Amino acid sequence: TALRSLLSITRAKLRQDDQEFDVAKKALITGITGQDGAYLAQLLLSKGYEVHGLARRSSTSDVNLSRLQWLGIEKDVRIVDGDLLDLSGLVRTVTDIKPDELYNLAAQSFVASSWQQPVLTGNVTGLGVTNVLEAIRLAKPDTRFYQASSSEMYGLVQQPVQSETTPFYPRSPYAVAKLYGHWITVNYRESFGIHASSGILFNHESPLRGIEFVTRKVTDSVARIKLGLSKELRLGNTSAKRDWGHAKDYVRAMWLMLQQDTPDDYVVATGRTSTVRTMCEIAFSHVGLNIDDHLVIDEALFRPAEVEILLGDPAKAKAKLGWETSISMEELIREMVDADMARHRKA
Ligand code: NAP
Ligand code: G4F
Repeated sequence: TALRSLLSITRAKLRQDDQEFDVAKKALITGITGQDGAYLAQLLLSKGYEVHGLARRSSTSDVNLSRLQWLGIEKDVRIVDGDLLDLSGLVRTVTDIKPDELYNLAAQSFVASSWQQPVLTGNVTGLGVTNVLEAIRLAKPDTRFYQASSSEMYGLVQQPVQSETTPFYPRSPYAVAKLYGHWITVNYRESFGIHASSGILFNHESPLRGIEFVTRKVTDSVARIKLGLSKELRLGNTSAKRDWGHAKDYVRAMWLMLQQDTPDDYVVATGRTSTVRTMCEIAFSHVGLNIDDHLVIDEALFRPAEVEILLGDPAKAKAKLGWETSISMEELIREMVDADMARHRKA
């Protein structure tokens, strides 16, 4: 009898091990239709995750999956209708999917628009984070949570190089909303023991960047000018400085944060800053054009309050996550120009 019960315990344990081995981890990504959502979905699929994405329904098309299509993964992710403003839908989604990891990337993410839509930005980019955290707390509190915090929170910078301990000074309704999202994440970690981490990511770009952001606006315009489809590039403040990296590198940092035993906050940056003008010069010279023949400064594109310089210190991410950037700003901008040239040639 003793031998039989030992055998049955061993078989049960083997079955359990098998199940644990076979069952893929489940991730839920809000903002999966955006730049980072697409690259993160690609990364998680490559690691064997079952990837679910929350996306807003629109009347013009089911869901805009163009970035996922560009990466060739639109059929591999499972899309669920949802909105960060809808708590009951979020609770239902987390209850149904039971994600191991939830990456909150959804936001009204364009700084310039946040002066035009400050209340919407506050609701989505700020309070929306609480909705997601509440859904986790109510439906599956052991879900690991990633919040997409932003270097914009440093705004009027209080230290020349910004780290996790640098005080914040937000300069736009977007940055104010992100600061709320950042602190509510810390608060749910400390109040309810949720494994919630915040990545304070500096600017990161790619060929999948929205056309309204300055790098993509520049690379798209340079491609159009080179192909004779346009003559000028109109920009606002070209002396602003940013710490630009590649989105592919930055989504790897997000994943690494959720693999740690202890949740925490991390700066993710390259540690190098350049002016908008320098970034433009790289783009123009890549196709053999002279910036001064095409650049027009337009006062209407200046912001009511500017973030003049951002420069991040990624030392903690390097020491604790083993994370490092692998693509230089020059390589990034050239890749974006090439992708826009190819797009316009095809069109
Ligand atoms: P993005 O391309 O603008 O993507 C934003 C995503 O949020 C889109 O999928 C958008 O869906 C979704 N979204 C907007 N409002 C929503 C709502 N009410 N409910 C549900 N989804 C909503 O932004 P990104 O560059 O990938 O950035 C990802 C996140 O990181 C954002 O939170 C951004 O603020 C933050 N961040 C970005 C950077 C950067 O340099 N890229 C740096 C620091 C932090 P639609 O497709 O339907 O519009
Ligand atoms: O590309 P941007 O619009 O990015 P911004 O404002 O730095 O915000 C991005 O990075 C943040 C992280 O630091 C994210 F949290 C946020 O979601 C977003 O992804 O502008 C960069 C700089 C600004 O100083 C702006 O004034 O470029 C300057 N700029 C000059 N002319 C312009 C233009 N920006 C845009 N978008 N368009 C212009 O014509």
